[in-house]
Amino acid sequence: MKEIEQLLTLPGNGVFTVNTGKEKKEKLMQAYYGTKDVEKAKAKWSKTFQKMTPDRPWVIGIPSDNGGGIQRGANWGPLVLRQEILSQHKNFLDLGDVRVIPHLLHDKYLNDETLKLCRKALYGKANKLPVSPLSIAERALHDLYKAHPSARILGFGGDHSTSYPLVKAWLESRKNLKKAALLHFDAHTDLLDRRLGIDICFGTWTYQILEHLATPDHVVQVGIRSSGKTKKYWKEHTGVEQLWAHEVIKWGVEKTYKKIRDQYKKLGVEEVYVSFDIDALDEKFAAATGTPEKEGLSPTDCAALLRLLSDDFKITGADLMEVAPFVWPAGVEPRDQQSSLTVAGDMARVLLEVLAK
Ligand SMILES: [Mn+2]
Repeated sequence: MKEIEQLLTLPGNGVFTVNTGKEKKEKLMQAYYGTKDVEKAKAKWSKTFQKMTPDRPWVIGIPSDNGGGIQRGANWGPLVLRQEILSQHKNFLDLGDVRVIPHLLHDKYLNDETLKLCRKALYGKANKLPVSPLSIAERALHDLYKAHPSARILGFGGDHSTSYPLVKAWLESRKNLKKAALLHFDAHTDLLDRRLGIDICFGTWTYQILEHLATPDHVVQVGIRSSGKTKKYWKEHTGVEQLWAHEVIKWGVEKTYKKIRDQYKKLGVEEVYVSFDIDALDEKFAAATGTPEKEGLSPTDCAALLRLLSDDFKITGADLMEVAPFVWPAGVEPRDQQSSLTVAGDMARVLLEVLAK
């Protein structure tokens, strides 16, 4: 069995269930493989790895919310995002989900005994494979880019810590780092160096990715509005460029885009990775997430920004994070909950569209 087939499982199956919750997965399995039987579906899924050509975008799910911590539930994001896009967009190759032990985050936080026991649980034997979701994702993505350097991969999270392995592996596979930039949509900066002592989580991942970029101002953040510190503080302390939500709303799409383009052109950037935290959108469009925020961006403006970006730069990696389908913040009506999932599906389709260009 190939390593990649041990690290991943079929689409939507990365959330571990035995009995409770398994009905959530059956509809997607039926749609993908025409069966609700996991073993039969797995046999069909494993054939995916015989037809891997980078002629269209690939999708990978990382259904872990263990790097979150205010309101979890983004572990169901990859499954529901696929359900939202499947009827209208089939032009992607789905590699499946990273296998997730929901109590783990990254292997560096584990002792030898736990590593041994978790390897036995996941792989059924002693080996050297990673066991925590971020570590498995990093290994899988590293292997994928090594074999297919021109792959364009869309990651579905998961809390935003799951962008860390996606972006890190993307950066490590680029030949010239100066030409590679990160465009990060978010209500929050995710620029803490540590959160309660933990260095890789939803509040820190962008800070921790900075050392892997050519320079910190290869990161442009769009939609920031919930921060204990000012824009000036973040610029001085991290070097990251930020366009806050109130500025984007005041400027409109074209002026905002010009600022992004000018920054990247100045640096000689040619290709961009887009990391999209759904809470960049205003809470009325994105209720189904752990930390919804008011006074945010509109899906139409974000889609327009992404399409303009794809005219001038190659978008070769992307992710959609923090969609928590079964999370209902106070005051959210069932109707608004479903419409926020429809909006998330729309954003996923826009990301696939610009990746395919
Ligand atoms: Mn985030």
